[in-house]
Amino acid sequence: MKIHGSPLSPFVARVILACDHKGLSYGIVMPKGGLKTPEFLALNPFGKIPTVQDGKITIFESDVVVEYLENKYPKKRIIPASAAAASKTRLIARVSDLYVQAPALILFRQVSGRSPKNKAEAEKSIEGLNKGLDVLNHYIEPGPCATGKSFTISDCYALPALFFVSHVAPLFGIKDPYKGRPNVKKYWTAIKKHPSAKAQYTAMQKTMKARLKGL
Ligand SMILES: N[C@@H](CCC(=O)N[C@@H](CS)C(=O)NCC(=O)O)C(=O)O
Repeated sequence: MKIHGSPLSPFVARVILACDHKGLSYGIVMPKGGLKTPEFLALNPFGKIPTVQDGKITIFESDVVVEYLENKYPKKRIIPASAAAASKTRLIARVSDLYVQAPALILFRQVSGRSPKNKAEAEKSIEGLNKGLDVLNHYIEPGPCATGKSFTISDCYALPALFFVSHVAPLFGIKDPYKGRPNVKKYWTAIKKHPSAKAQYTAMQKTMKARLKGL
């Protein structure tokens, strides 16, 4: 399997985490010449990562890729069989995606120079992030995984989201974004060391360090 992308992308990270948990072999490549070359646009017309080639199949959009992996490689499932448990794993994933990662990425884009500094936008994002973290704290388990013992799709989404929160919040004066959110705090401490997550966490950490150093 070929994953077009960078390990620092939180969208790519979801796919890598699912692959690592399932024990799949893959290679990660950054598209030569950038994301908007005719060759890469032929694979993904939006020119975004992750884009995955698995044999003859090419797919993109992290949600779709993760769902594909679960169906194609059902060993070590990341979505539980029961409707209730499956909806809980998806809920934690969705909260992480839309209400935690999204505002954290707006802040990251401002500090990394990808978008101009904008105080009003930053304040609105911090307000949204606080709400997202409160809701996440309500639903997430304190570890080792987001729904308790088993690694699920929730972890594929929550880990990258919290990774960005942890790095970006202090740059906006929030020393400990998990203060008063004990479940998130304990979860974050535990998931980084989980056998299915450790390698990807380390790769993100290494790439982020290099990225922030270059600013
Ligand atoms: N909805 C997409 C979002 C993917 C995405 O935005 N990836 C970023 C990297 S973090 C990207 O490729 N950006 C380049 C661009 O939008 O031109 C997914 O879930 O896969």
